[in-house]
This record gives sequence, structure tokens and C-alpha cells, in this order.
Amino acid sequence: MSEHGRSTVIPAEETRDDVNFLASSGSRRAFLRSGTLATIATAALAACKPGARGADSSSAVATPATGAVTGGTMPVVVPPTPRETADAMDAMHEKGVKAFPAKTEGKGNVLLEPRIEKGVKIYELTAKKTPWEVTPGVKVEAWAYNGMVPGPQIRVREGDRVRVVLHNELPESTVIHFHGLEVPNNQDGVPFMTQPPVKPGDSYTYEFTAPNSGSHMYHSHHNSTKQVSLGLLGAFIIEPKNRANEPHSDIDTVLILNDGLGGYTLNGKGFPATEPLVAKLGQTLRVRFMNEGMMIHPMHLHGMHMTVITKDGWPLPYPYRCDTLNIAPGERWDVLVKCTNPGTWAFHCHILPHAESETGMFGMVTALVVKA
Ligand SMILES: [Cu+2]
Repeated sequence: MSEHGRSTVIPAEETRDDVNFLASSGSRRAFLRSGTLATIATAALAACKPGARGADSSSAVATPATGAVTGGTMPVVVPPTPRETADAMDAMHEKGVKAFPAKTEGKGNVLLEPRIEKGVKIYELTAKKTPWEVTPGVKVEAWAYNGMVPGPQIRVREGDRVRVVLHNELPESTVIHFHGLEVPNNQDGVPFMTQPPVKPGDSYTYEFTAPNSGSHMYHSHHNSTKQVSLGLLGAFIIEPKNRANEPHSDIDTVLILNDGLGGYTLNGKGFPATEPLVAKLGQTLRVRFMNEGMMIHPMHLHGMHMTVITKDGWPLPYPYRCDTLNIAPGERWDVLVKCTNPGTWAFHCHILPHAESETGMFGMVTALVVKA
């Protein structure tokens, strides 16, 4: 009856759903058959009892599209089989995974080297509109520091004298808040509470001695729902003065989660444009999760566990193990992964609509590649 020569009949509602899915995905042709085939199909339909799909639910379909077929000359649309539907869906999923890691323009979280004057580490940050490619071909208008999302990574040592100079080239006022840093009150970056807003075209200088060590962040604290969502955010890492208690790691990486600009992103990119984490077998990976979004994101690693060592920069008295770690807005969690299991392992947010749709994986998905 069908091109596979089988005769299982799918209930009309189900075949219609299949057709709708394929029509919306635009990935498959419709099957046009002659009226002769329609007549055969009608006969097959009549011969089959309801619910008689049989064990092979993936086999072919020969259902007339409508009840209006009268035989003879009228063409009829024969819907695809479940196998064909599955193949079409799987092809889209495969395409996404095969494209990973896809190239896009722009890279965020690049380490910013300071200019040093009289022992002060000086960082210049220019807030400005920037076109930003989130996934291949998908560009959004970001509000970014130094043209990247996340903004450049600032990394200092506890006790360093730090000066951050903000230049505002945005069409509205802004400020910088140093999230997690226990700075003097007048350096906290909250408009009208600790400082005036920095108007368009103006600059503003923050200066403090790097306080409590750990994985922290900096971001706008003015019209922040919009400004942080659009990309005014970055990592501010303070290494401890005494490194003796720092756990060993071979690779130290930052993973900033966001759910504003361009959807669900890891370091400013959505799958398949996210960057994989790559380690050699036996190496220890440190991941510094930071949530700059407005939703929780439980990050799940396949194949190996994570050992949670710090919360908001503070060492945990009792590190604990998990494979799924919930990261709430504003939180930072540092974990160690002993890379003992070779292979390419999915690493993703486990709120599934943040990571996968009918057309494949997207958003907050990357992979940990452990090379044997
Ligand atoms: Cu999520």
C-alpha cells in the first residue's frame, strides 16, 4: 500500500498530527498518490479493525487524507509513516549535534589584562551596544562591556588595589555593581543608594582593595532587568592571597548562565555554538558556575560527578558530590570534576525546555570531552 508495502493503519488524528509536525518543520515532502492508490488505501482502511496497529508501530501508512476520496482521478495526500517522521526529526537532532561546536562571531569572558599604574590594577570597561551572534546566523543587539558577552573576565588577587573605569556609551544611564565583593559602601554601584547613575557619555571610576576571594561577578545595577539580560555582566574572580588551601585543578573554567539575550546561554552562546570543556583523562577540571539570569538552572553532567567546593566564593566546610547542581540567580558555585571517564559527555541544564526541543538540542547545552 505504501512505499514500504505494509498495511498498518494509524488512527486519523495521529496521522494528522504527523502531517502537521512535518508541515511546521518544513523538512519533508507530502506524498501524492493517484486515485488508484487511494482506492486501495480506502479498502485497506475498511479491512482493518480499530486498534489493530500490531507490534510494528513503525511500519507504513496508507490512510486517505480525507473522507472525500471517491476514486478514479482525485489525488490524495498520503501521510508519512512514523518511521519517516522519526527519521525527519532525528535528522534535525543529528544536524545540531554534528554542528557542535559551531563557529560564531565573538567570544565572551576573555581575560582582561590590567594596566598597572603605581601598583594599581586598572581595568577599563566600555558599555556599548554590540551586535552579538548567539548561534550561527542568529544575531541580537547586545549591551556589552568591551564588545563581548559575557564581559571580559577580571581576575585579581586578594589584597590587590583595583581600579575599574566605566565608560558609558549606552543610550541610558548605567552603573557597575561588584556582586559578592565586600567593598566599601560607596563602591557598591547602586544608583541613588551609593552613587549617582552614570549618564550616557560619562565615565565613572571605582576603586577598592580586592576583598574576599572567590568566584564573583560584576554587572549593571541600573534598569538591570534589561541591562543585565542584554549582556552587561561578567566574571570577577579574586584568587586567595594564600593559595595553600586552594584545591588543585588542571583546568579552571567559568560558565556563566543567562536566560535573557538570545535565550538560554552558556557564556553568551547557545548550543551548538557553546564551547566544549576539554580535558585529558585523569585531569581535574574546576568549573565556576555563575547565574546572571532570572531563572534557576540545574546543571547536569553525564558520566562523572562534580564535587562542590565553594558557594558564592566561600569554601564549603564539607565538600559534597552530585551530578546535578541547581544554580539560582546571583549564585556562584565552584565544582571539581575528576575526569576519569573518557568520551564526549553531555553537560546541560536539566530544565528540559532550556536545553532541547522537537528540533534538537539548543540553549544551555555543552559537552565535557575527556580525551583518553
Ligand atoms: Cu535552565
